[in-house]
Amino acid sequence: MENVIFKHENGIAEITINRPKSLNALNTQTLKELGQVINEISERKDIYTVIITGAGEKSFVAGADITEMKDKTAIEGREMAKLAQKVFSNIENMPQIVIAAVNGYALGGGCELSMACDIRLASTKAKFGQPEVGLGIIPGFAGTQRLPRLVGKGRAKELIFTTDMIDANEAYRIGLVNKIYEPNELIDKAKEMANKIMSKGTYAVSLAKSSINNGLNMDTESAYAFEADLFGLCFSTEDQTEGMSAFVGKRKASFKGC
Ligand code: DAK
Repeated sequence: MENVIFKHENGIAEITINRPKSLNALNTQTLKELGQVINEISERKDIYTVIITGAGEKSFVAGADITEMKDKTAIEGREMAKLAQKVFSNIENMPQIVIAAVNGYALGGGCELSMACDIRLASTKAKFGQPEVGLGIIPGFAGTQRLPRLVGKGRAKELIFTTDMIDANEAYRIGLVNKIYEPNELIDKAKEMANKIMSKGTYAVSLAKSSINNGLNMDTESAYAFEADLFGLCFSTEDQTEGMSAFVGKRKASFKGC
């Protein structure tokens, strides 16, 4: 692959968007490669967590590639939107837990990519923003939907209407990021969190993700019923037997992820 680096070790996959000269802007090729890697990881049983970050010191992803986008026709724009929506929704719904390690600019499509991930960890150098209306477009990779769900309607509208860029502290204050670390600690801290998640019953973690994501798109009664079904499903797993036996036996559980 040209623009995406993918490696994995001990159950953790690391995906790096690698176009540092363009501040890792997402062009069609990069979106396709990212989609390909996500599809591959989704099928793997030996990968439990995924970290997505950007190459270089300056940027996570500085948005969609404006140079490529500027001359698109309506039909090409629609195709790009469909591709990106599919990739981002596959990230959001993959069975693994996805951590965005936001190491710099997360603008437009970059902020939207981070919001498709389950958890956002930011370096002190991270900057978030939705600059689209300044380019005469609106956020098109679900930013108008995911941002208000994360930070509330009022703050989302302010960020989108003004295009103001916010730093990591402000992003933390409004609930857009989970934690902030020094730049040289960011990836290690992301791995630390990934390892912590992997030490739990990973099948249960994956079901909890599905319950949260799907439940938020349902009416409350249907969401409760869906949660009850997934809760019941846990009782068909070895991890449930092991987790509860370990508690009763006053020992540390050893999960298998099934
Ligand atoms: N696209 C292409 N190139 C970019 C880029 C981008 N988004 N961002 C930066 N670059 C390039 C710059 O052009 C420059 O290239 P050279 O001139 O060196 O060749 C290089 O990266 C370094 O950037 P700067 O020289 O500008 O660096 P500075 O430190 O001065 O400024 C900056 C950093 C991040 C503040 C600035 O680069 C900037 O404002 N970048 C643009 C941010 C932005 O507006 N992003 C796009 C948001 S719009 C769609 C749905 C959604 C979307 C698109 C389509 N469909 C439904 C079809 C999403 C749209 C967006 O993301």
